[in-house]
Amino acid sequence: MKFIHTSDWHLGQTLYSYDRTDEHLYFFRQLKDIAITHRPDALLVSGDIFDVSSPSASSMRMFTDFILDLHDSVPDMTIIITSGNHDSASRIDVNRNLWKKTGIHVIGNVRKNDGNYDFSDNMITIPDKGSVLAIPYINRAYMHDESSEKERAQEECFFRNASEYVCRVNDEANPCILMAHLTVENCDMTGHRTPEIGNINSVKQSIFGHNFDYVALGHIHRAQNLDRTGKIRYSGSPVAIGFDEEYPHTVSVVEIKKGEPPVVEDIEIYPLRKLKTFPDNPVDFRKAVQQLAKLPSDDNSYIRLNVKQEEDLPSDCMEQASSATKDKSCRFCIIKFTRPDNPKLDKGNMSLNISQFSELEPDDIACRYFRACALPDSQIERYLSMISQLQNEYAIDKSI
Ligand SMILES: [Mn+2]
Repeated sequence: MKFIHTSDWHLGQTLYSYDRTDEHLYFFRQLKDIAITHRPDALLVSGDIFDVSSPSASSMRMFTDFILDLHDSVPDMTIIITSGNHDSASRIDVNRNLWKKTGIHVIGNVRKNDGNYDFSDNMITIPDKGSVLAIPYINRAYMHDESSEKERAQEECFFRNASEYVCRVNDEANPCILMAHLTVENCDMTGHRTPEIGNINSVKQSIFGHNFDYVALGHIHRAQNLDRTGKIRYSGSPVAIGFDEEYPHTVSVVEIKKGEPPVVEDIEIYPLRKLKTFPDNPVDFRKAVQQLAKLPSDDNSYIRLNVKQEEDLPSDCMEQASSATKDKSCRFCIIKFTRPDNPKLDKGNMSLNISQFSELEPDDIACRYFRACALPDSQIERYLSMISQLQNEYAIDKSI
């Protein structure tokens, strides 16, 4: 069985309020070409179709139009799409039966009958090729199983049930694939900010059991194998979602035979616009703005200005950077600001026991911190006056 594994499209995403529709359409064109060239038996999209749970009408139309066009172009390819934590499971599931009429599977949940999971509606068989158990992202509250006491055991129990189901129904001759949207322990989360990941608990790799020939994962944006044979994999996102995703974005073309390790080809997706941290190495703000002004006017990248300096940024720094990119094609987003490493940083000065700490006033604590950071006295004074101003405002507010 040959299939394309992809996930985390995040359609409808705006990056620092810039609309990304043209970039997603550019990805769609490439995905269609890949499907036409490779003629796979299936396309698997493992969650996070949209960036938000209530996508705009135009994002939804873009998705529907593309999927139908893809289906017309490669009619023998079974399309299977599941929802992720960014999607609304119930909204994605609304048109499940309508999609099914066209032979496309768009799946938002796993049904329950008398408290037991009913996987039959999530199992898609491609005759003479193999089968796919399409599991969307599932909220833990829904997974709740009274028989398992430990919190963590919910997922274990759920996937054990899934694995047992597959064992019962899958014919022995053909491979079986599991689709899921979750965090697996020890995966490489480069590019993600922890709070984004926080709402999904990580699971052990072993919960998938041995009954699947390939586990097509979504949720983590960096493409990676989790096991030695490449059987358990994240395809990664095809379009970078943020500036820290500084790695190639791909879709995977996978070929599997029962009982053999998969053969995977990661095909790079070319971005319509790059996400650039500029310049490569951080420089003084003034210098960075000067360099930005020299950026070729046809460079259409998103820009995160890379600044390192001791003093604070000027209060109109965003305006200065924006105006340096006026009349250019690039899209200025944000400033990445770092202070140089301070060799004078005195951590010893910061250590206090609890009773010493509780005796200090907030501005004493702040003062000690600023001194430990070896900030110049004039700067410390300015910060302390800002803090006291805040305290005053807060005191007035409280009296009301
Ligand atoms: Mn995602």
